[in-house]
Amino acid sequence: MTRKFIGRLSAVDTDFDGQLKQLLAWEAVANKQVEEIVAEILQQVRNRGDAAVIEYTNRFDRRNLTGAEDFCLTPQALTEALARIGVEEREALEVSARRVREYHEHQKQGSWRYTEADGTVLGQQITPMERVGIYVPGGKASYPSSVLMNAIPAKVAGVDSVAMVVPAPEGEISDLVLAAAAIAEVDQMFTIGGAQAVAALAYGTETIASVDKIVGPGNIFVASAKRAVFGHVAIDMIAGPSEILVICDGATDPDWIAMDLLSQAEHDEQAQAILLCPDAEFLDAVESSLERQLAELPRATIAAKSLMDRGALILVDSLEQAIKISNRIAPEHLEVSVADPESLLPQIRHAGAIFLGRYTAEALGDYCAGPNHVLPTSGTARFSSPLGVYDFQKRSSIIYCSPQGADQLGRVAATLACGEGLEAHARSATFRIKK
Ligand code: HSO
Ligand code: ZN
Repeated sequence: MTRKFIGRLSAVDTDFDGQLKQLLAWEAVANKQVEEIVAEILQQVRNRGDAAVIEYTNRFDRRNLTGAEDFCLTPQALTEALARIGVEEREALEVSARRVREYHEHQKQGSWRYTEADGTVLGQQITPMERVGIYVPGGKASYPSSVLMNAIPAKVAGVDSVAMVVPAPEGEISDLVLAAAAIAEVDQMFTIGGAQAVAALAYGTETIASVDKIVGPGNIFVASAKRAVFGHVAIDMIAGPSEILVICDGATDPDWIAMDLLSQAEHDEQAQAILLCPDAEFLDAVESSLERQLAELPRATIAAKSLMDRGALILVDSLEQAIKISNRIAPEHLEVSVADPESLLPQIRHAGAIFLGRYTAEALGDYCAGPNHVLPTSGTARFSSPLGVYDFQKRSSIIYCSPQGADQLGRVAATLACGEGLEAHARSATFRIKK
């Protein structure tokens, strides 16, 4: 693969498969040392509750907490932050929240049941989780949009209580994050982070009630803690770096496509931006546009490293071939910037979110289109879906047997139970058979 500041590949090269594999290779560093540190933190918080949370928070976030009240934020603090932010920002957060809420309302699963001829009723009852915890990273990756994307689906599902944790290094915390929490109607907010916050949510402390599920991205300590508490509580996913894959027919403004690629590259040095196009001249135009526009970005260093290490402009022989390659990659975000995107849609099998047409910038999905921006990364779109209302709903099976139903099913159950050598099962079923 040739590389100046972004990889250039051709899908007709004989060794394209190998090059693609190399391009996609990404291992979340499973770090033994981190796992050991995290295990100790989890144990300490589990045994000593708030005291351990306070000690770790003072040490890692350079705080001077003296009691649990120092890491609890009142609802008033949230509404004050809402009043402090700019009118335009507040309106944008509100528009985004409204659209995200509306979209997610469509995802609500309903209970269902059916009745058989003998009066037996079978069904499925949907109930929301009771308590959910949302982890919001601190510092530069502290995204108010992610507060909305994580909290609103839980609220739409009907979760009784949504608790949010966000680290506040040296006591600093973003007003926009607090304002987003207010708009999303987060119920409790704690200014703690790291593995100690995950432990507090999972096991509970004197101040923080334990939750049923923990969602939200975090650094390697947070990811490792989420992995470790999984089973005790549910978790959403272990998110990898952001990815964008653009399929373009070569007729969109190359500056637009270049900026779409840069929009994900600027997230993270490990982020991945890939363009597939059947027009070599268009790839050249995007390449020069990338070079030119990159230089003007505040996060140019991060984006440049992402493009250099993990980016690629790939020449394909047709849009159909582009779709095949895209399905192999199973990208988090897929932009289909072509004249008739709907005609390609049925062939798209694996992608977290699909953006159709020349005007649908992926960034719109990140902030305000309505669908969730928490999406499967690193090829996991093969088997998983965007974060949604269904992630906060559970299903219980419902069974009601009429006397006739108990008679019929009792005979079947008794036969199978005898076959399994489980006599009490057989008798329990037989008791209900009409004599
Ligand atoms: N593209 C990111 C989400 C995000 N973008 C937040 C901007 N802010 C991961 O899908
Ligand atoms: Zn983004």
